[in-house]
Amino acid sequence: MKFNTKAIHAGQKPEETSGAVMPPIFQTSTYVQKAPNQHLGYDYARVGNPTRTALEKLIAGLEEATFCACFSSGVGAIDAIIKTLKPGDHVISTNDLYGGTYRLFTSVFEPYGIGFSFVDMTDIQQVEAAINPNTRLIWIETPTNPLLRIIDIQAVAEMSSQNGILSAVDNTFASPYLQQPLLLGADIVMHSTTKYLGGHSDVIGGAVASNHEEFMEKIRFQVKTTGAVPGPMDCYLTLRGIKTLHIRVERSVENAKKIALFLNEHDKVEHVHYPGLPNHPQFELAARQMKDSGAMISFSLKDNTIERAVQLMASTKIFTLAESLGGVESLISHPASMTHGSIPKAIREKAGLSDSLIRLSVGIEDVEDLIHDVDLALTS
Ligand code: P1T
Repeated sequence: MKFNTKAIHAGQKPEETSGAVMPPIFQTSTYVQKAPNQHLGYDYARVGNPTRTALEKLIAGLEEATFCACFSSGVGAIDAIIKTLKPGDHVISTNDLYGGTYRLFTSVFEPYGIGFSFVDMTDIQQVEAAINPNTRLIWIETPTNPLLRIIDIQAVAEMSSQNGILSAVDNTFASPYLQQPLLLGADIVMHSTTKYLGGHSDVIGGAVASNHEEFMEKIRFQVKTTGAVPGPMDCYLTLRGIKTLHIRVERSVENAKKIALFLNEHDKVEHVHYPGLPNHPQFELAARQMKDSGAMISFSLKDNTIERAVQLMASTKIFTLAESLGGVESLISHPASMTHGSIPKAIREKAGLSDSLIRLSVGIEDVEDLIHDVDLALTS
């Protein structure tokens, strides 16, 4: 099956008792047992739920994975991955990454004795130099949030496997439609399904997928034991969203490319971060590694003050000022005070994230309206 067919059919079959074509929302906390431990495959809904199973099979199909486990949020999924490690273990992570991931690593896991090194992974030598005998995991986020840097998944995955280290990719910004990390050699792929997979800004969720049976056993143990599981309604909404993933992402990218070009030529704009622009430092890598260049853009203004950036963000009419991304509607946000506010200013700035950076999540509205909206905000 090819991708678009999989998005609709992978792991899906009509429900057996009624023939319902869409997976029902199994709103139950428990399941009957004929005798202790004799049941139809489900015993308690923290451990498993058929609506969740349908979602897990679908995401596994899209990521070319044998196994997938879903969580109640993206950070819940990351939390479960890091909990497969133990005190004394070391993780190498990208230095430009979602602020909530940084906060989880440094404020929750560092105090428990897991070490983290944040490096610029666009330079593979920095990754290599950070490896130590306790390194167990390399955490890749690409494209990065919010600077849209591209990390060479294949090169990092090769280096990690040569050193007996697992590699994990947060594939939230690309979605599996644009990038399939496991096919590039990564061991683990993770999603905030809140974003492109759900696609409609109406549900929070996360997923981990992999072909490593032993690793996924540990993840299943986390699901059962720490219980950050999604409810059946949330699984259903995400399943429903995924069915149009390919057409939503395709249109969002088409719009984003036009907006990036428009911004790139605008006399009020200083710099545009977008992997589809030939002046992007990893333009060729993005073209090789991704099916297309994504629908996230960040940019800075010539009047590079936080006041002007904030004024612009408050004046768009179609781009809604809000956290999150990957929905059908276009959003605008201020990473320094919103999604990345938990990263200390000095560390943000060292990674290149300035207080005046503006981030766009481009949706599927008419692109002429979107460009007009941004143009008015830039010139007013
Ligand atoms: O919000 P949640 O579903 O828990 O997912 C966390 C997460 C993980 N990884 C990446 C790359 C993310 O961007 C996010 C969430 N990001 C936002 C809310 C945001 O606006 O950037």
